[in-house]
Amino acid sequence: MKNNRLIIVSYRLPFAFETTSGSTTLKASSGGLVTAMKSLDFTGASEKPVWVGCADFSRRTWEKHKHLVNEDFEYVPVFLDRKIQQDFYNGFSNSVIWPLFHYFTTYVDYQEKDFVAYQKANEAVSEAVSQLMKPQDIVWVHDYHFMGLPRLIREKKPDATIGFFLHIPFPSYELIRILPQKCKEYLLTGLLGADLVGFHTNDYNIHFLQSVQINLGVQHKIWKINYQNRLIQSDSFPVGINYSLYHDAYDNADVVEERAALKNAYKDNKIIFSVDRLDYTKGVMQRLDALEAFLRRYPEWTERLTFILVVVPSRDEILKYGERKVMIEQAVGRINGKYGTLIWRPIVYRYGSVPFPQLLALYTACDVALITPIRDGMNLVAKEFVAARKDHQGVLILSEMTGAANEMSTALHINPMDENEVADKMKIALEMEPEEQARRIAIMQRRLKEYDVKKWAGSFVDCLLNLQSSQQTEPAPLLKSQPNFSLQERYAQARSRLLLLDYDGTLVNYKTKPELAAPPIEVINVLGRLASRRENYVVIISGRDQQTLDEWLGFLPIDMVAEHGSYIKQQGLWRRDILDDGSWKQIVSPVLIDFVTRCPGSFIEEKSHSLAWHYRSAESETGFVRSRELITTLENLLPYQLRVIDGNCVVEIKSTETDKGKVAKQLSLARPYDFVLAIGDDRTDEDMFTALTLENQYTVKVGPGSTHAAHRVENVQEVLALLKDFSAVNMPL
Ligand code: GDG
Repeated sequence: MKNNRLIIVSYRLPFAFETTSGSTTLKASSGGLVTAMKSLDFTGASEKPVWVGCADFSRRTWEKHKHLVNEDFEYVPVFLDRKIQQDFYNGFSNSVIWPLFHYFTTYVDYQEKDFVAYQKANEAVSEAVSQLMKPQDIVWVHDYHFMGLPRLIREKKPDATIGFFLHIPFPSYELIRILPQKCKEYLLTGLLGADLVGFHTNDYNIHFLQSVQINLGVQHKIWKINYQNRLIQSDSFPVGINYSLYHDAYDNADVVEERAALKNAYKDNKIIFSVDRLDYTKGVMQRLDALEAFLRRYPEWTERLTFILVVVPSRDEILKYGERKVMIEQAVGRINGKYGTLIWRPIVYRYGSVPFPQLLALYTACDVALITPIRDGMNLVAKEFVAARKDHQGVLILSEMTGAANEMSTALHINPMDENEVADKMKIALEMEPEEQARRIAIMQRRLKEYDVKKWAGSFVDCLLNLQSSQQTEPAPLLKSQPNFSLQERYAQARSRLLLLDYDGTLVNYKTKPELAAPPIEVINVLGRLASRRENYVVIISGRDQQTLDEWLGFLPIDMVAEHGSYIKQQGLWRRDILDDGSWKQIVSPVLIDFVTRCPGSFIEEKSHSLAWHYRSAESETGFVRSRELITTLENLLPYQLRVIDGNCVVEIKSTETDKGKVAKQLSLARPYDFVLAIGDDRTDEDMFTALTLENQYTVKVGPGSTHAAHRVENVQEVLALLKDFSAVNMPL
């Protein structure tokens, strides 16, 4: 990142001003994002990274106290009008996107004015960002508050390099459908302004791609979207934590002291612990129901356990949050009243945040961490708890509805809605042998240590920089505007030629109904003349089916390829062609490797025409769950046609696919042609263009749009004019 300055955009800046008895101090935040951004390697960079965010202080306070902020970053606060800030944050961000994206549809409170404020806030921030941008900068936008931002920045700075990361789930397209049309278009096209869109999990990524396809009609290919002449990649980057910070804190003097105090206070009891922001998504009520079920089902645990429940205030101006606080407090009171004794309360409840040493003491003193969100993008508490257990003790009970559940393979997974299941898992956790606890913690720690926050931020930025270098910004030049290059001349000089011609959009214009696009006589004539030359081999290479091609062109002395390469007609006979050059393995292997790390005990077997992911030696429940997930993921690697065989503890993948590129390559290698030409207009023709890159291989894209072709013509008429020029060439020179 030496020559690139990083501009981070997040809702909050990573600090707050606190004024007590007239004196103002600065409180630095220590959240995951701050740690991640600080862990990036800026050595050698000529300029400081910049952090842009909404100010929760006045301009006056900023001017007076900005000298207090640390100097690692240059900070740019954006001052929004109070009302806009309120409607943008509490309104559209937290009363529409947040509940909807966490599947709480009935909590969605859509108000037109809030959406207007959301757009205004995004506009104001895009203005601030684009004003400070320089050519080599890369912009990394964070989270659901700024989903419109990538497009707004792109409109002002078309060549910008922009990444976006969503920290919350991206829900199924069915949920996105609930939004008013203008909102979903705003959010989805907003994200498509980025070069790279990142999510915590594969599922969220797939949901995003499906939403783009269904709502905007924009297709994707292997997680790449071709939109408005740009290539946008979307992928999963599960956020990690600062592993050593949490792991090493075990021996920190304050933590040791706090832990001793806790152990002493609850010495006869096992401790179950949880901490979350006050949010309906975190499943605190379900957790309390499960505790009650546990106390009811297992009365022998009376006076033998303490559940320490820490709830951190959050978004208290929103009604749903205030209501939740009342509900939690009533439930705590009721359970303590019902199951407590004169000398014991089952729940110790704290409403307020705890300082870091105390949090770490709780992580390391407890016997069980009970984490039960109904939905959670990732959940860092689960990861921090595991990392903190330097003693390799403690059991993690984790909701399968968290992104973290994907990686925390040896946690006890639960469905938070099933109070009896949670109660039973609590019993298993409380009675688990120390050796088994250690085994489970060690497996999860390996993953957390390897894929920590530094790796997360680094791999996102690396991916973004790679995309920047491969992003094609220069459109291929028009043939007619290349005075020093004549395709007709190259054609005339050649003695053996292969002409690969797409049909629709290349030889004939698109019609409202596909069956109306029969070839006009002009096309038949020119193809006939070209094919009559001994030195020409003419192949129509189309997505159409065999019957149509036969009916329309079968009488000409040409060969044909149907269904994008699946069928080929040579010497008058159609045959099915599956060309497996194994290139699909490069796409599938990283997916399988990811599943191997997430499912300890599983492994990959490579065979000549298939890849197999075996999970027989993995924990049976985890292996099975992961195998379902893998199958869904593979099905979404469209349009790669993969045959996925769901075997006995093995998922095997074979390619059934071929594409125009593979056929074009095979045909071009069949004879030593000295002139190969491929002409086409759409995405499937890009496979031909990337396959034909030798000096005597010429590729021509018809119409506008980004392409891998070397040349371009404007329309079908220009293609026909070119082919007529060819057919007018009499003899090879
Ligand atoms: C969003 C997504 C995703 C909490 N209480 C105290 C305290 N914390 C710290 C924890 C942890 C963080 O706050 C909470 O992170 P989570 O991931 O659990 O949840 P969200 O705030 O909802 O975060 C989430 C995350 O973004 C990152 O992408 O994982 O899914 O919703 O770091 O340690 N820290 C201290 N005292 C507390 O009382 N010191």
